[in-house]
Amino acid sequence: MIFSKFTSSIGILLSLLISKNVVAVPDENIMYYDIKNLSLQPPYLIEGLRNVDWSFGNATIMEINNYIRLTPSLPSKQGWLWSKVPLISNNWEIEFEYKIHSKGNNNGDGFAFFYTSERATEGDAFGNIQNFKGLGIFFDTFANSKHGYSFPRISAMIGDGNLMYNFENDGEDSVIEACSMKIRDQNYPTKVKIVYIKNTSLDVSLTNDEYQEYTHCLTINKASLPKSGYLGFTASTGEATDNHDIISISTKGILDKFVGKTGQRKIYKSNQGIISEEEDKNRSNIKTSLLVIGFLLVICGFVIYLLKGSNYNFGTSRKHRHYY
Ligand SMILES: [Ca+2]
Repeated sequence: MIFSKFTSSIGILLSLLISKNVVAVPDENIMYYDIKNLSLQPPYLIEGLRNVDWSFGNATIMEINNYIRLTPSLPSKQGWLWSKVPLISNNWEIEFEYKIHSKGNNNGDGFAFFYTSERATEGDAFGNIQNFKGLGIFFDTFANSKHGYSFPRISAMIGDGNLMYNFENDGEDSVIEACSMKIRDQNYPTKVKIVYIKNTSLDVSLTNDEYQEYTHCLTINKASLPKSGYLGFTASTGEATDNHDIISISTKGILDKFVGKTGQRKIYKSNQGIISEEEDKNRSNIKTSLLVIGFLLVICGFVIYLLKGSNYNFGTSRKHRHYY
């Protein structure tokens, strides 16, 4: 009876200790911080009709309170919007809103997002150079050649400065991951979320029109980008045309507080959010240690219980001997 009470108390104590430790390592280890000079909201032009953080050129215009139109819906246009300073965070999340639309039926070519070592150099990768160094994500609305998948197509490429984006086959030689999705002529602006965890993963997801829920598009595992990159948005039209509008950009750094404490830099996603690999090991070690301690306590308790029983009998026999 005493033994069963003892073991049940130990069990309760153990479960409390274990659950406490699970709660003690929540997602609070991850902290987001806004990077204002790499974000952009209307009004886009301030301080004497200029923007101190972003520059734009070629066919691009800013409608001060509404949109940045990378290209108008006119033939053979290119335009660009680039950050003036690079993003230098190890891990980051960029959300931007865009709208692609026009009244015509022959629509293209699309626009691209870049995180690259160089900036504002014009070329044939949706208005940027084809051999860029860093990340390019293409929102391609016009199939330049035949494929086994449908368009519009969202595709990602990581360039090393030599690899070329070939627009004639829609980047088929250089694209790593892609998905097909309806990305133009939506009722509401579309949001895109790009999350980069250094040397670990790059995820791209988009909202599905008015529901505003994110749908996963692509993931590049073990993605490795240059240490810093300028943020760029470029677009182009040919015979096919569209208005390519950027509406807002929000850039956040992702700071893993645990990184600083341990020097462990590798972090990844789990069902409970983004945690460090070291943290995950610690969680299992703590649980194992507690189970071992608990087991030893149960054994000790059992031994003490046996010894107590034995002492009682021994005392009785001594008493018996005394009187005997
Ligand atoms: Ca294309």
